[in-house]
Amino acid sequence: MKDILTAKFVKEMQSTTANMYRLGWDERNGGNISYMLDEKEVAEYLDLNNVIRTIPTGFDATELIGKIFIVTGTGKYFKNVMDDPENNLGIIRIAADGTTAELLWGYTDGGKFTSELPAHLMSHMARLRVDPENRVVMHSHPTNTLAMNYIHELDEKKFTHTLWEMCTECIVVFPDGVGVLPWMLCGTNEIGEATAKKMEEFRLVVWGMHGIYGAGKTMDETFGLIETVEKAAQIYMLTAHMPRVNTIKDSEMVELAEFFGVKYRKDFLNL
Ligand code: 2HA
Ligand code: ZN
Repeated sequence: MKDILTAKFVKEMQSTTANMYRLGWDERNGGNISYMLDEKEVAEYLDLNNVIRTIPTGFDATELIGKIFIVTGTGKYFKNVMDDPENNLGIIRIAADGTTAELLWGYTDGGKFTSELPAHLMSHMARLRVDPENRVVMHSHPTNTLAMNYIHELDEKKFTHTLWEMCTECIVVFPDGVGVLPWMLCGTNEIGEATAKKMEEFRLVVWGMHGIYGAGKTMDETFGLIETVEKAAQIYMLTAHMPRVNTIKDSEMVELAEFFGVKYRKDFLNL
């Protein structure tokens, strides 16, 4: 059996959490990532019959029975994943009852998966229905995105439109726009269900005055989505208090979307 610390998926979790920490997006225990793994690949590193312990999830994930995820731990700091992946991460499989997680590796101090597991697994289910290749769900507290939540209307058309105006590439990177939820209590099945509902049409969902969720096929794609929103929000925060002299016009956004051949939310433009 190969050493799991050499596995690409562990290294990706380490480098991504380290990048997010260094960008200042994930203070203390802020943020969480779940990454659906290929069973055959995991079997190169772990005996899949060896369940270390079982942990109830508190919700039904029948659609994900048998699926394996690497997930950041509750209360754990992104800052520490690089140096101690085995304690700060865990590999879980959804058991046959759909409501129990079987721990296959990690959480060595007796810990468990992120408190946001409902939002993660429900989002995986929603995204897999529209994109069978979806693998990653990522939550973070990017500074400018969060700042923008306090001074911009939390309306998904207006929020998306403002972001699209801030960088030429935005409409190409997230043509499907950004879903927006009002402030809600986090760590609950309710916010999980609301997030998953948005994930049926968006790969990005803002949690009002809290942070953002992203979903994608790869770690890079998902990180890149959040990174692009955060960059646009940064430009917004750098300019919102000053007179706007220039902007990217809606007709120019149409030009961009058509040139790059992306299917965009026409109803989010004012044509
Ligand atoms: O787990 O970010 O939303 C820490 C969080 C909760
Ligand atoms: Zn959070």
